[in-house]
Amino acid sequence: MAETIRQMSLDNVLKGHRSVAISGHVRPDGDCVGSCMSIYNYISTYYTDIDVHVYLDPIPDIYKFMKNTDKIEQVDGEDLPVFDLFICVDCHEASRLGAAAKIFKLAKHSFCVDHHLGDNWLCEENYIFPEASSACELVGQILPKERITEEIAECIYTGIVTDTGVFQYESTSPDTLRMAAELMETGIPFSRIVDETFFQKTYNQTRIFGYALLKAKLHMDGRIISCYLTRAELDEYMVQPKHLEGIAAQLRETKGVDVALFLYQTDPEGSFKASTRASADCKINLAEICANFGGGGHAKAAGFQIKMEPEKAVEKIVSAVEKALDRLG
Ligand SMILES: [Mn+2]
Repeated sequence: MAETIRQMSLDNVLKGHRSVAISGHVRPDGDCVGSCMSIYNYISTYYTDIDVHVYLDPIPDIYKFMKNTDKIEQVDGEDLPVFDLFICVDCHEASRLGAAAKIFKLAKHSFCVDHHLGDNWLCEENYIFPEASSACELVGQILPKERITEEIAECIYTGIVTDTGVFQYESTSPDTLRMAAELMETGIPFSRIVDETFFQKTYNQTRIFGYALLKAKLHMDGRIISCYLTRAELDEYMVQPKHLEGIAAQLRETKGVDVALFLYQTDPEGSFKASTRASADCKINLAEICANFGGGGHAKAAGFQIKMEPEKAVEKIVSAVEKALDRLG
């Protein structure tokens, strides 16, 4: 098997820069927080002369064990700082950056580490490999092994675990496992990280999880499964959109299902976030389908935002997926 040759080092990218801003996508997940914080912790440990800042939407509590997450800032006001370098992780389009796009626009230089599909690359310098398991795995590749401390390793490991479904999805490669092994050697509490960031649920999360699965419907003779949750249902179970992690993945595990579709209402005006997941054997490109709805992602996991009655939205997306599955035969 051909070895992936990826040559770039964060140390080289940082040369000559005195101030650095780091950011990732809106609604940050474990890979986004992990890749931002591993870079932040690397720079603050080894480059004490660089003024480094990290900007993200408020992050889920489960990721707050990572060092320096209390330093995360939100983009606020009009008088924004101009940075020498903007580092964009786990996304490569301005629209996915949310408010941090303003900081990006002002910055003198830019660098991106990402693993999403899509051609609209934003930054000057890019380290983008869609086949990689996670942005965190790519961050691990550009840091010198001997300088990855336990605190940095925890961040990277969390991102890999999040995006591979604990080393389950097809994007998991021998390189992923080799990196995980090296991270383990730094002494990280790997078992606790998996449990507390991936599997553990609050009581309310457990209940909405069960409720969502009960609501699921099959389409196309069982090849597609769908489920949607409205704002009223989230309120009833006292959960927020950020507490719905794992539902789409569980729907996908249904025997005979090629594609799972999960929608949840994100604002009172009736906008829904749609997440799609494909089974391991299905050759569909969900990133392409979701791009037609204004979103994107990966071939087997992609999403978009849609403002429509949920029943109608499900119908529309199911029909698009059905056409694509038909074309595959
Ligand atoms: Mn990711």
